[in-house]
Amino acid sequence: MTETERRPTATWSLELPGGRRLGLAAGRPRLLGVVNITPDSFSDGGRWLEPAAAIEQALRLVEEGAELLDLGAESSRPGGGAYGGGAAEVSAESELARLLPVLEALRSRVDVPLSIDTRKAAVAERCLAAGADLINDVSALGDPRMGEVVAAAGCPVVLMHARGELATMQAAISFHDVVAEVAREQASSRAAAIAAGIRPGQIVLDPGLGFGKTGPQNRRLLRELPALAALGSPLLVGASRKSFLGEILGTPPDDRLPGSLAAAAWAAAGGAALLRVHDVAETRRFLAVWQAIAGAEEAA
Ligand code: HH2
Repeated sequence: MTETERRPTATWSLELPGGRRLGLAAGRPRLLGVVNITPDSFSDGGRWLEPAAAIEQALRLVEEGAELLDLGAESSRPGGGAYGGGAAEVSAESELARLLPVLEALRSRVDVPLSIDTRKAAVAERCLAAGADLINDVSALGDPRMGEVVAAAGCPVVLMHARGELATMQAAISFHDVVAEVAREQASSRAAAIAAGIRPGQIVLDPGLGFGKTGPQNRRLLRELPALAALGSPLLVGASRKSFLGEILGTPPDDRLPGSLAAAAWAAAGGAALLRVHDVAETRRFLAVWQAIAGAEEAA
């Protein structure tokens, strides 16, 4: 089998509000730049809490090559284990007070799709009304009204895998076969979303690296990503700067770039269609070379 035959080739065209489309291809990931408008995110908490700083950071990421932005106002850092005490709970009002000024300013200044990283239906609903394009839900429709809100907007949604509550999930990690179980649970999240009225073609899946998983489990999920790609939906992978990289490197979150890039290469090879990253410029340049090598025989 040649490298070209071995590389994943599925493509999708997601429908964004307002009739725009987002084309995705397995193994040619688009970069989703992370903008955390939070005081306590694990790698950049507090840096972009002021709206002006968050807007400036978002514009910088677009300049660097982000093809989408992911705006989050509640840290989803799991509690227990490697993550320490976990993130603080944030009310819907506080989340909206952080998100809306940034979302509204960006809506009129950039063209890239704007994703909202939230677990709350009320936050998703208000942000979609203010011009957000898609919802990134780390609880995979944990809020009983989220499916209805997303279905009514007709927008794409990311369903991330996680087990249990954020505050305790790292403390009780138990899988017999992490890849088979994550695949099964992602398939059932997908089925629940479809039952809630979300169109199958609007669903993005995500193995939820770092959420209730050990280092070896995170690494196995990355290595065996094609098992999740087989579910048929585009895959988003968020490995950037995470603890399972720090465990190997022995460095703090803002000094894990080589690990984030190694993970990006595995994600791309495994068929990821979207990568959620903090270091956009570096990842974009890294993938440009990686992809040029991966596709080299096509030009021969
Ligand atoms: N990881 C984080 C947050 N949101 N969303 C998806 N779909 N996939 C992920 O892997 C994912 C995510 C955690 O990273 P970060 O936003 O940098 O930190 P925090 O949650 O502490 O704000």
